[in-house]
Amino acid sequence: MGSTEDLDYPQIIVQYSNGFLVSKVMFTACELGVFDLLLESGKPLSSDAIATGLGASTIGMERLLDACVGLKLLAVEMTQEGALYRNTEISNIYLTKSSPKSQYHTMMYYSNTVYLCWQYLADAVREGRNQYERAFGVSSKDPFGAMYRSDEEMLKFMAGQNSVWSICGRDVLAAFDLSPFTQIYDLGGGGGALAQECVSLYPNSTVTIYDLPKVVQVAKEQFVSPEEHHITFHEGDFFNDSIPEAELYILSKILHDWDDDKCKQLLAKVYKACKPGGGVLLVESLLNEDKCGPVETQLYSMNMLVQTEGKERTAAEYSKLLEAAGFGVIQVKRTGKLYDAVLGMK
Ligand code: ASE
Repeated sequence: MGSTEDLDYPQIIVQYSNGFLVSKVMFTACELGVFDLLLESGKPLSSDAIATGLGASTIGMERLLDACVGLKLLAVEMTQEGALYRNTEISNIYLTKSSPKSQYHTMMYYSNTVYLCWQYLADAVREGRNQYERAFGVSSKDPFGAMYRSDEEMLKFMAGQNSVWSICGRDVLAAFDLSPFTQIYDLGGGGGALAQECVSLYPNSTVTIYDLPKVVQVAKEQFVSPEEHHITFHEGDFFNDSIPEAELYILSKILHDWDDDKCKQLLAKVYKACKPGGGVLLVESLLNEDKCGPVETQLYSMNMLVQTEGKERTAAEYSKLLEAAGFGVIQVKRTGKLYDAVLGMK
């Protein structure tokens, strides 16, 4: 497309302004169970059958299904009985609840929590802080107190955070050979999906999920099977309680929740606890050094403004934080996917 065409008809502006409509169509089809019904049915269904099956109006459902076809989340074929809808391959794998690679819980967390916080993005930019007070009427002083304001919210967050590791977990754990480390702590390990990827990739390792008592309780009850003998738990608050000795500490999407002071405080504590020859693995979405991209990471950094006390950082910024805590020999691996890996050694 030439530059005059761009100025005559601003395709990019139209596309961006409609971006939230796109998100909401996908979230809503997930929430109503469109992809699950089509998977279970095993054959293409009419909009009437889908509306009836999901207890929705035909008028609304037909419109949602057609929009999903436009977005390539569904396919449609015209038959004598009318239009019949089916999932695309991508929808079957990523948007159904039961698929091993399901991103359903991410969709629900984005649609019902992240989306509401983004209503106050302008306030967040003006004030430079998260928007829990405006969005949910809870104090924004303690972001995880706010994010875990109810057991239900905590569960939705844990399920959402867990699902990304089915698509990025292997890459971040295979970025470095972690087989020399057998005793691993996943600090803020939540629902344990990354820990599970870790013990499956490194069968000689034991991973301890260190998280707040109520998170550990839910992880044990709902996310990690008691048969998983290579995963153990430790209840604590890594800012206020002690961190046990280990060979490797994984900090996955932890530092991006906090400002530089808090990050340095936490890393110094990890350094003290770490065995000599051990290390720390940061799993984060890395900004380019000039901060000009990737755009997903730039958007996530806006989300950190709205929801936490942190931001997304460059590899050099993470390296500086690690060095300030005492870690040396710092290696960076970009995976080309959402999350990257940084390893620092003691
Ligand atoms: C956090 C990660 C997330 C804290 C709050 C969060 C995510 C959403 N809300 O550590 C996952 C990343 N996605 C986005 C949009 O930032």
